Order: sequence, then structure tokens, then C-alpha cells
Amino acid sequence: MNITEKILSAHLISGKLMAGEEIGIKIDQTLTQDSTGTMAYLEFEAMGLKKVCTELSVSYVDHNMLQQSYENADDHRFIQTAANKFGAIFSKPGNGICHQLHLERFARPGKTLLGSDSHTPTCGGLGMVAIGAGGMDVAVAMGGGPYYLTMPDIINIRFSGKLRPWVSAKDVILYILKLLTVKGGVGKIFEYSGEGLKSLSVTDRGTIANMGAELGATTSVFPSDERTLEFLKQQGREKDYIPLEADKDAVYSEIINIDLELIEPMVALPHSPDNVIAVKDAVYAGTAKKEIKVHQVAIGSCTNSSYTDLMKAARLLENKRVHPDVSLVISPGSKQVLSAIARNGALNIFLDAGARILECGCGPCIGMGQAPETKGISVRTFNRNFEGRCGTKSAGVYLVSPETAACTAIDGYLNHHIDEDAFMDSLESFQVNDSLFIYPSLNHEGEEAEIIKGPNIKEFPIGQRLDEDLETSVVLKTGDHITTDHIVPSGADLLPLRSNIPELSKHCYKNVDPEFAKRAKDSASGIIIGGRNYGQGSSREHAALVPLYLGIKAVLAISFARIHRSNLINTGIIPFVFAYAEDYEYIDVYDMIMIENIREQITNGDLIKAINKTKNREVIVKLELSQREKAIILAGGLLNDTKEKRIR
Ligand code: MIC
Ligand code: SF4
Repeated sequence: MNITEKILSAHLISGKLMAGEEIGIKIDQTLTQDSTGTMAYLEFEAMGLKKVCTELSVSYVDHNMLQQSYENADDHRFIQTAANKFGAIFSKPGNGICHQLHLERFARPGKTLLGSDSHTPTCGGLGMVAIGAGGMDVAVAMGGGPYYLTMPDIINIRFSGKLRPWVSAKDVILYILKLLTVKGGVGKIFEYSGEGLKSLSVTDRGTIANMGAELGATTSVFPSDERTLEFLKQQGREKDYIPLEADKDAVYSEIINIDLELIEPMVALPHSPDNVIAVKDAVYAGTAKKEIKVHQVAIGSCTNSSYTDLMKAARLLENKRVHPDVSLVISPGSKQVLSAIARNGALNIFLDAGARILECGCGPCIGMGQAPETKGISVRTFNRNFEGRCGTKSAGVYLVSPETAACTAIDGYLNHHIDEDAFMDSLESFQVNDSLFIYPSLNHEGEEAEIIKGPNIKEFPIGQRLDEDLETSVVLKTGDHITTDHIVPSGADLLPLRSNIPELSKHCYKNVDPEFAKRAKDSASGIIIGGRNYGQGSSREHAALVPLYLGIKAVLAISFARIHRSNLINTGIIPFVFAYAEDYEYIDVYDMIMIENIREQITNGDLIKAINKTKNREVIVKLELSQREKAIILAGGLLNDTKEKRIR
């Protein structure tokens, strides 16, 4: 068996480990963060669940920490009191980014982790099967229920060679994104192996696993080896170590060989993480310099905010000044990382160079401040550069390694650094201080503990049982690669509304079609037409709950991204797929779509006949759903389905 099969078979509850089959797996650990966590806990409560039944569940606050008004603080208090009541560990604001913290303090080789954030696979860097999902799936897992997924193909990426000095894990994953694109990982798990792994630390592996999400992959898995043990020792957790490797005769669907020696510094140009070229090609055309003038550099995010990442940047910034036209902002991934660089003097290197130090959290990555200037160029060590995500629609975001970011901050132009001096800075051990983790007071208050719901915590919409026929009008037609940031944007103005769906709904699709929210609300029932990879990006189930609130009954797309498709099903919105992609051309906004006997058609088959009444044309649509998912759709969402099953 390969590593993924070993872990999955030890956790298998239903189904067979055959690509394309639906499997149910036991989840050992869960994580939630604040911007998806409020919903996850409201759903946990609404499902009538009483106690967390996993080995470990952690509730982080890392996304929305601005507290410019009461909303965020209301959310934080709700999350803390809910975690306390239900039995989850609460990580206070300021402690750090969920993925960095989870890797440091809780990840364990051989275990499964489900998180309400798309970058949960980061912990795959430590030999876990770690998957991102919507809040409702995580709520079910917290309650001890299985997590269902379609068994992916397992692809083996084999590393040979060794990275050259000043080339890093970020360059490797950008290289893979160039190779495979943002849909190259859909329906796949990437399992890494090979001699080259020896030169990659756990946090390097975390960087690669983290951006597997940008490939659209279900997750990425690394072996657990001596580098894993080294990391766990640094964290005072060697007792959590078990070795884990693929059997010699393990079988994979595909093998991709990559020689690390050949990788050079890479950059993802605006506005997609797979728009990748070598930094030298971005900077030079032949020998002529193209000079990309940069206004902002940001180092941090769950991709690149580890101790080593920051130390690489510190090495380059030592005795240097940030270019006068550049604002350099640094957000350490965790309190542990921040205190380590405070203790060894690197923090002073940053301050002396002229960097701005932000709180340990997601910060600019999700548009919580540091929006670049109009038409600004921002060079970031982050994982997503979708248009407008940084808060400035006209800005261009470039994704790079910490090394390239630091060189760019000094030069004022996109640039990288290559010399033969290898960078080595590893800590024997971190000073562990878990003071910002609050353990639930299970023994005393537990059951009676009060959950505090301030005025920002509103009811969330629940779907309705599907009618016999569906008559609905097209309220939006999109192109390919629509992200959840398009559907429900984030940022400082909108993250405070994550627990307030009615308010949030006013902003749905606002950067794509400002009239959409009104049009959808005015129409009794709506359908959205999408292109390829519809709903890529984040795990936010708001991208389904908000359309549900606006009366959306179905999305008909050429293909869907995994997490969003599940979120649609869980809310009761039908994810139809065009049986013939060319039919996409013949549907327009305001067309009336009629599907007669939809319940019967769904129950009896996977091909459904729809009529475009406006165009007087038949459209055949597919429903690629398991029996379990069909039942959820017929019931009008997972919540109704769970209740129906309980009654029966
Ligand atoms: C993101 O990077 O887009 C987020 C914000 O972390 C999301 C979660 C969210 O929308 O709250 C994600 O990646 O799942
Ligand atoms: Fe936070 Fe950005 Fe990572 Fe999402 S991608 S979890 S916003 S740091």
C-alpha cells in the first residue's frame, strides 16, 4: 500500500478504496477557524449534537482580528463559549494561523484531520491525511460522524536531487502549479516520495502540501521520517512520532518525477496561482531588464510564515534597508515563531530594515488590511492572487518565496537572489508556550456552560425539501474558474458579516455583477450557469449559504471544485453538470428552465432532462451524485436529511 491507502484503510467506515467510489472515513482531529467556525458551531448546535467526539478538535481565531466594531468580538466570544461548551480547544486571537499552529502543536503522523479551511492539507506535510471541507461536514465530524468523499486517484510525485541555495519549497510548488494548473489536482491526492525529500523540512513540506489546495487536490501526503522526528523533537512532541512510508511495491495512478536541482525561483503572476514563470523570465526578456516596480511586499500566510521562512528573509534583510517606495509587512505564522525571532534578534533585523510587523494571523492574505494602492504591485509569499482578493481590484499580486520577497523589498523591483552560500538556520528546540490555547472546562461548567450569541450572530438559512417540478430562471452566467472569493468576497468590510447571512448576501458576486444580489432576490427561484472548475478556492460554505438565501435552487456548470460542490449539496442546492459542454453556449441570463418530475428523475437516474423554455431547447444535465448525496438533495440539505433520518 502507499501511505494514503495505509491511513485511509485504518480509518475506513464505508466503501472501498477504489478511485471514483464514495468512501466514509473516521476523523481523528478537526480544526475550525473564526470565519468559517461560527457557522460550523451554529450547525453543530442545530444538528442537536452535544459534545465533540473526536480525539482532538481545535477552534482557532486567526482570520478576522481587526475588531473595528463589535461584530468580530461577538464572533470570537461566540466561538470561545461554544468551544468550551462542546469540548474543543480554543486558540485565542494572536496565537497564530490555524495551519501553522496545528502543524506545530497537534498534527500527528498517521491520523486524519478535517478542517473548515481549504488549506487544512498543510498538515499532510507531517504524514497526515488532512482535508479541507465546509463547516457542516466538519460539524458532523466533530460530532463523531464519518466524512464522505469520492476516493481520489493517488499520484506519486518523486523528488530527486536537492534544492539549490536560495531556492525553496515555495518555488517547488509554484513549479508544480505551472506543470499541472489549478485544476490539475481535481479528484487527486498527491503523495510525495524520493531521495529529494531529505532536504525538505516539515515546514517546507507544509508549504508544498498547503498549495496542493491551489492545484484543486483533495490533499497532499508526505511520509513520516527522520525529518518528521526532528520537527516533533523541536516541538517537544517526539512521543507523537511514528514512521510512515509507502511499501516498496505500492501502486499509484501516475508517477511524476521532479529533479529539485533544476528548480529555480518562480513567481505566479496576477491573477491566478498557476500563472507561473521563472522569476528571471519575469525580470528579463533576453538580457534586457523589464523591471516590475513593486509597491508592497508581504511575508507571511499559512504558506510561508514558519521560523525558517522568516529567518531566510532576515538573513537577506540584515544590514539592508527596505526600498523607499516599498511597504514591507511581515506577519509571523504563530506566537512561537514571533517569540523565537524576538529572542534571536531577527525581529530587530526586520525593524532596522524598516519592516512593519503585523499580528500573528492571516492578515493581508484575506484582505484584512494592507490593501495595496490603486494599480499597486504587491509581491507576497501567500497562496492566492485572485483579482480583488487583496482588497484593491486594480492591484496585481505576485506570489513568490520568502527569499524572493526579501530581495524584492530591498530592490524595489521584482528580483531574486542566487548565490552559492546555502542558508542553514535550524532551531534545536522551540520554547513552547501554549498559554493562548484554552482547554475546555469539561469537568465543571461543561454541559451547563452558556454560549454567548451577541447581535452579530444570526440564524442561517435552511433549504427546503425539493418540489416535484423545478421551474427557475437563469440569474447569472459566469465564465471558467469562478472562485469562492467571486461568489462571497472577503476583506475587512465583509469578514465581520460571516455570521450574518442576510447582510452578507447583499454583496454576493458584487465584483462580477453588482446587480446579481438584487436580481436573484427578486426572482422567486434562480439557477446560476457556470463554466469549468466552478467554486475553486476556499472552503467557505457562505458561497452556498448566501446563494441559498437569495433563492438559488441549482448551479449548472461544466465542472465543479470539490469543496464547493459538497457545500452546495449540504445546503440543498443542486450541482448539475452539463452532459454536453457545448450546451453552455445556448443558455443566457433570464432564460426560464423547466425540469419536470425532478424528484423522480433524480431518484431514478443520473441524466436529467431540462427544457430551456425561452430558447425552446432541450438540455441534458448530469447529476454526479452518490445515493447518499441524492438523499440530501431531495431532503433540501444535510440538516433536513439528518432530521428525516432521525424521525425514521
Ligand atoms: C481563504 O484563504 O480563502 C480562507 C479565508 O482561509 C478560506 C476560508 C474562509 O473563507 O473563511 C479557505 O481557504 O477556506
Ligand atoms: Fe489564512 Fe490566507 Fe491561509 Fe486562508 S490562505 S488560512 S486567509 S493565511
